[in-house]
Order: sequence, then C-alpha cells, then structure tokens
Amino acid sequence: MLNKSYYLIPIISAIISISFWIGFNINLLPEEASINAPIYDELFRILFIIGLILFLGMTILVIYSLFKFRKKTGEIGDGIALEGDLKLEIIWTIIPSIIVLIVGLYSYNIYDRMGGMNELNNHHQIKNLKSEKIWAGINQVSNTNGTNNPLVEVSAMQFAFLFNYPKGDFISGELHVPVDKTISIKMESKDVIHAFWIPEFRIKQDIIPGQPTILNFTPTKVGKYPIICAELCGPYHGGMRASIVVEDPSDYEEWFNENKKTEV
Ligand SMILES: [Cu+2]
Repeated sequence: MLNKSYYLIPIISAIISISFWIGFNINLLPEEASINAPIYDELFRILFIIGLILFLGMTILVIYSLFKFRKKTGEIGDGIALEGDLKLEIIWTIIPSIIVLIVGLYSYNIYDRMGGMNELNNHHQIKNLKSEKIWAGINQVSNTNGTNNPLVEVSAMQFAFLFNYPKGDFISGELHVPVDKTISIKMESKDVIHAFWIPEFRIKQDIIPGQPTILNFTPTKVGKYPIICAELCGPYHGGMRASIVVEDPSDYEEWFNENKKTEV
C-alpha cells in the first residue's frame, strides 16, 4: 500500500505540472482583438488545464490497466464482481461536484466582467427605440455614458450580413469600426435565427427574427477579422461570412465620409 502511493504522488504531480505548463504556454485561440478577449481567455485556460489533467490522467490509467489487468494464461472469467464501494463513490461524487461548482461560479464571474449582467433596457434606450424591447446581449457600457445609440444596425438574412449606418444613411457589406471605442450594434434577422460571431473578439450573439438584440464590444487592435454566422441557418450557412475592419479613428472617419449619402 505504501509502495503504491509512493509512485502515485510523483505521477499526479507530474500530470498537474505538465497540464499547467501546456495550459500557459500553448495557445489554441486566435489573436486577442477586443477588451473581452483576455477575460474570456482566462476562463478558457482554466478549462483547458482541467481538461488536460483529466485527459492525461485517464490515458495513463488506461495504459497502466492494459498491462496490469491483462488476461493471464489459463484465466477464463472476469474475476469477482465489484459490489459498491462507498469510499470510492463518495470520492468520485465530491471531486467532480467541486470542480463543476468552481467552474460554474467562475464562468458567472467572467460573464459579469464581460458585461453580461448589465441591464440593457435602460430608459434612454427605450425612448430611442420607441419602447421596443431589447431581448439580449452583452452590454459593456455603463448605462449613464450615453453610448447606447447603436452605431450600426445589422440585418442578418439567408445567407448574408448587411450593415446599415443610420447616421450616414448607407448600407455596407463590410463592418467598419474605429479602434478603442465601445461599439454598440443592434441586430435583427429577416428570416431565421442567425448568430453574429467574431472569434478574435470572443463574442457571439444570436440574431433572432422579431426580437432585436444589442451587442456592445470594444475592439483593441487594428485589422480585418472574420464575422461568422454561428447558428445553422440553412444550406449555405457555412458560407455566411462577412468581415469587420477595425481602423484608426481618422481612417474610419475617411471611410465613413466616402460612403455617407450627401444631400442633394
Ligand atoms: Cu446564418
């Protein structure tokens, strides 16, 4: 018995250390291009490390069992059946429960820090949208600083996104936004449920017919990133993509002025 735990402690420590090392040194995610990204990646890293510990632990256990419990010559049956082991059952109930509880609370904290718990239906917004109820969305903006007027109205349809800039009275096939500014977009679907997903920003929001949704985000890096529909919406769902171009405010201003409708 003493012999067994003698080996067990270094093996478990090695698994945990390797998992932490991989978790902190190998990045599976695309670049971080919004203020949400580092917050989200914190959670991903923790989940990745937990997954690695389980994966390595299970793999080593399976390989060990293959050799340790292989059929011996002359052996016919499976041995004596195991009939309940209270100690083991308590352990395998308590450990996963603690992990799930911690991950659940931590996810809630991450969602809150991303603005998921901020109220969307503030008075200012209700007045502007003529009492239209906004159903869901991540709201990074505090309700007092008045950036709740959506910069862009996104229409999703099978199988495209269109971006309407109400201030310039024009529609674009590409979403242009200034860098380091909180952007508010209002999204509506013309047909079925779509989803607006920018992997580099770590945000995803459903677009629902008849129920406008608001999404707020703050891009932090100049560049061009894909917008992907993340809700199976029909046969060409896989091709439902657009781009978001994050620009310096002066470049954005230039693009906006080039496109806006001039009054005749
Ligand atoms: Cu779609």
